[in-house]
Amino acid sequence: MISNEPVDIEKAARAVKIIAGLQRELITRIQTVGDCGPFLAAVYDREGRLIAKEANSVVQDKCSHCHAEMNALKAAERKLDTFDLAPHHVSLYVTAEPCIMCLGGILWAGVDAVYYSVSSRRVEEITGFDEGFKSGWMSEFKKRGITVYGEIETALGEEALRVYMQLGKKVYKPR
Ligand code: AZG
Ligand code: ZN
Repeated sequence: MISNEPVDIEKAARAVKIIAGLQRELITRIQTVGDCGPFLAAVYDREGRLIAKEANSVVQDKCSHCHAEMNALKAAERKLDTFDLAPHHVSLYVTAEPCIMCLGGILWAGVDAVYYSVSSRRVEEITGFDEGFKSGWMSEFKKRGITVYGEIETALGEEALRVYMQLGKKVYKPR
Protein backbone atom coordinates (compact mmCIF):
# COMPACT_ATOMS: atom_id res chain seq x y z
CA MET A 1 0.00 0.00 0.00
CA ILE A 2 1.20 3.54 -0.76
CA SER A 3 -0.15 6.82 0.60
CA ASN A 4 0.40 10.57 0.44
CA GLU A 5 0.07 10.83 4.24
CA PRO A 6 1.23 8.69 7.19
CA VAL A 7 -0.86 5.51 7.00
CA ASP A 8 -3.89 5.53 9.28
CA ILE A 9 -4.66 1.91 10.22
CA GLU A 10 -8.42 2.45 10.48
CA LYS A 11 -8.67 4.19 7.07
CA ALA A 12 -6.52 1.45 5.54
CA ALA A 13 -8.61 -1.38 7.06
CA ARG A 14 -11.87 0.24 5.88
CA ALA A 15 -10.40 0.67 2.40
CA VAL A 16 -9.27 -2.98 2.19
CA LYS A 17 -12.79 -4.14 3.08
CA ILE A 18 -14.59 -1.82 0.66
CA ILE A 19 -12.18 -2.42 -2.22
CA ALA A 20 -12.29 -6.22 -1.83
CA GLY A 21 -16.10 -5.99 -2.05
CA LEU A 22 -15.85 -3.82 -5.19
CA GLN A 23 -13.42 -6.24 -6.82
CA ARG A 24 -15.65 -9.27 -6.18
CA GLU A 25 -18.68 -7.42 -7.52
CA LEU A 26 -16.68 -6.23 -10.54
CA ILE A 27 -15.67 -9.78 -11.49
CA THR A 28 -19.34 -10.85 -11.33
CA ARG A 29 -20.41 -7.84 -13.42
CA ILE A 30 -17.72 -8.54 -16.06
CA GLN A 31 -18.87 -12.15 -16.29
CA THR A 32 -22.58 -11.33 -16.49
CA VAL A 33 -23.00 -7.86 -18.05
CA GLY A 34 -21.86 -8.02 -21.69
CA ASP A 35 -20.67 -4.44 -22.10
CA CYS A 36 -19.51 -3.54 -18.55
CA GLY A 37 -16.03 -1.95 -18.47
CA PRO A 38 -13.49 -3.46 -16.02
CA PHE A 39 -13.58 -0.70 -13.40
CA LEU A 40 -15.92 -0.10 -10.43
CA ALA A 41 -16.03 2.93 -8.11
CA ALA A 42 -18.00 3.87 -4.99
CA VAL A 43 -18.54 7.05 -2.99
CA TYR A 44 -18.96 6.78 0.80
CA ASP A 45 -19.56 9.47 3.42
CA ARG A 46 -17.45 9.68 6.58
CA GLU A 47 -20.04 7.73 8.59
CA GLY A 48 -19.40 4.83 6.21
CA ARG A 49 -22.70 5.14 4.32
CA LEU A 50 -22.64 4.21 0.63
CA ILE A 51 -23.77 7.21 -1.46
CA ALA A 52 -23.22 5.84 -4.99
CA LYS A 53 -21.59 2.94 -6.81
CA GLU A 54 -21.08 2.78 -10.57
CA ALA A 55 -19.09 0.77 -13.11
CA ASN A 56 -17.37 2.00 -16.24
CA SER A 57 -20.07 2.28 -18.95
CA VAL A 58 -18.10 3.68 -21.91
CA VAL A 59 -19.21 0.94 -24.33
CA GLN A 60 -22.78 0.65 -23.02
CA ASP A 61 -23.43 4.42 -23.03
CA LYS A 62 -21.33 5.16 -26.13
CA CYS A 63 -19.55 7.88 -24.12
CA SER A 64 -15.78 8.15 -23.68
CA HIS A 65 -16.23 10.04 -20.38
CA CYS A 66 -18.19 7.29 -18.65
CA HIS A 67 -15.36 5.94 -16.51
CA ALA A 68 -16.33 4.34 -13.18
CA GLU A 69 -15.07 7.32 -11.17
CA MET A 70 -16.93 9.92 -13.28
CA ASN A 71 -20.13 7.84 -13.17
CA ALA A 72 -19.92 7.37 -9.38
CA LEU A 73 -19.19 11.05 -8.69
CA LYS A 74 -22.01 12.14 -10.99
CA ALA A 75 -24.44 9.74 -9.27
CA ALA A 76 -23.32 10.99 -5.82
CA GLU A 77 -23.84 14.63 -6.85
CA ARG A 78 -27.32 13.80 -8.18
CA LYS A 79 -28.20 11.92 -5.00
CA LEU A 80 -26.96 14.71 -2.71
CA ASP A 81 -28.44 17.34 -5.06
CA THR A 82 -25.21 19.32 -5.42
CA PHE A 83 -22.30 20.04 -7.76
CA ASP A 84 -19.91 20.26 -4.78
CA LEU A 85 -19.30 17.20 -2.61
CA ALA A 86 -16.85 19.01 -0.27
CA PRO A 87 -19.40 19.86 2.48
CA HIS A 88 -20.47 16.20 2.50
CA HIS A 89 -16.95 14.89 3.28
CA VAL A 90 -16.94 11.90 0.96
CA SER A 91 -14.30 9.38 -0.10
CA LEU A 92 -13.96 7.71 -3.49
CA TYR A 93 -12.98 4.01 -3.61
CA VAL A 94 -12.01 2.52 -6.98
CA THR A 95 -10.68 -0.74 -8.34
CA ALA A 96 -7.85 0.97 -10.29
CA GLU A 97 -5.77 4.14 -10.14
CA PRO A 98 -7.71 7.02 -11.70
CA CYS A 99 -6.75 7.96 -15.28
CA ILE A 100 -5.73 11.43 -16.45
CA MET A 101 -9.35 12.45 -17.12
CA CYS A 102 -10.69 11.20 -13.80
CA LEU A 103 -7.98 12.99 -11.79
CA GLY A 104 -9.49 16.25 -13.09
CA GLY A 105 -13.04 15.06 -12.41
CA ILE A 106 -12.11 14.05 -8.87
CA LEU A 107 -10.55 17.47 -8.17
CA TRP A 108 -13.63 19.35 -9.41
CA ALA A 109 -15.98 17.11 -7.42
CA GLY A 110 -14.50 18.01 -4.01
CA VAL A 111 -13.77 14.63 -2.41
CA ASP A 112 -11.81 14.32 0.84
CA ALA A 113 -9.97 11.12 -0.11
CA VAL A 114 -9.26 8.62 -2.88
CA TYR A 115 -8.53 4.92 -2.30
CA TYR A 116 -7.57 2.77 -5.29
CA SER A 117 -6.34 -0.74 -6.02
CA VAL A 118 -4.37 -1.56 -9.20
CA SER A 119 -1.77 0.99 -10.39
CA SER A 120 -2.09 2.52 -13.87
CA ARG A 121 1.18 0.82 -14.83
CA ARG A 122 -0.31 -2.62 -14.10
CA VAL A 123 -3.64 -1.71 -15.77
CA GLU A 124 -1.72 -0.82 -18.92
CA GLU A 125 0.44 -3.96 -18.75
CA ILE A 126 -2.52 -6.31 -18.23
CA THR A 127 -5.08 -4.73 -20.57
CA GLY A 128 -3.49 -2.25 -22.98
CA PHE A 129 -5.77 0.60 -21.79
CA ASP A 130 -3.96 3.98 -21.94
CA GLU A 131 -4.31 5.71 -18.56
CA GLY A 132 -2.55 8.92 -19.64
CA PHE A 133 0.36 11.00 -18.33
CA LYS A 134 0.08 12.21 -14.74
CA SER A 135 3.37 12.35 -12.90
CA GLY A 136 3.34 13.42 -9.25
CA TRP A 137 -0.45 13.48 -8.93
CA MET A 138 -0.49 12.10 -5.37
CA SER A 139 1.62 15.00 -4.06
CA GLU A 140 -0.50 17.50 -6.05
CA PHE A 141 -3.58 16.05 -4.34
CA LYS A 142 -1.83 16.30 -0.97
CA LYS A 143 -1.18 20.03 -1.60
CA ARG A 144 -4.93 20.39 -2.14
CA GLY A 145 -5.77 18.51 1.06
CA ILE A 146 -6.88 15.28 -0.62
CA THR A 147 -5.77 12.03 1.02
CA VAL A 148 -4.72 9.23 -1.35
CA TYR A 149 -4.08 5.56 -0.55
CA GLY A 150 -3.13 3.30 -3.45
CA GLU A 151 -2.24 -0.25 -4.46
CA ILE A 152 -4.76 -1.75 -2.00
CA GLU A 153 -5.65 -5.46 -2.46
CA THR A 154 -4.03 -5.55 -5.90
CA ALA A 155 -4.17 -9.34 -6.50
CA LEU A 156 -7.97 -9.47 -6.79
CA GLY A 157 -7.98 -6.18 -8.74
CA GLU A 158 -5.54 -7.58 -11.29
CA GLU A 159 -7.61 -10.76 -11.49
CA ALA A 160 -10.68 -8.72 -12.52
CA LEU A 161 -8.68 -7.16 -15.36
CA ARG A 162 -7.39 -10.56 -16.47
CA VAL A 163 -10.94 -11.97 -16.53
CA TYR A 164 -11.99 -9.02 -18.72
CA MET A 165 -9.16 -9.71 -21.17
CA GLN A 166 -9.74 -13.49 -21.19
CA LEU A 167 -13.37 -12.87 -22.18
CA GLY A 168 -12.11 -10.89 -25.19
CA LYS A 169 -13.85 -7.66 -24.18
CA LYS A 170 -13.22 -4.26 -25.73
CA VAL A 171 -10.10 -2.21 -24.98
CA TYR A 172 -10.79 1.36 -26.14
CA LYS A 173 -8.14 4.06 -25.99
CA PRO A 174 -7.27 7.53 -27.24
CA ARG A 175 -5.50 7.51 -30.59
C1 AZG B 1 -9.84 3.48 -16.69
N1 AZG B 1 -9.23 3.58 -15.49
C2 AZG B 1 -10.01 3.71 -14.41
N2 AZG B 1 -9.42 3.85 -13.20
N3 AZG B 1 -11.37 3.70 -14.45
C3 AZG B 1 -12.01 3.59 -15.65
O1 AZG B 1 -13.33 3.58 -15.70
C4 AZG B 1 -11.23 3.48 -16.81
N4 AZG B 1 -11.49 3.34 -18.14
N5 AZG B 1 -10.32 3.29 -18.80
N6 AZG B 1 -9.31 3.37 -17.93
ZN1 ZN C 1 -10.80 7.56 -15.83
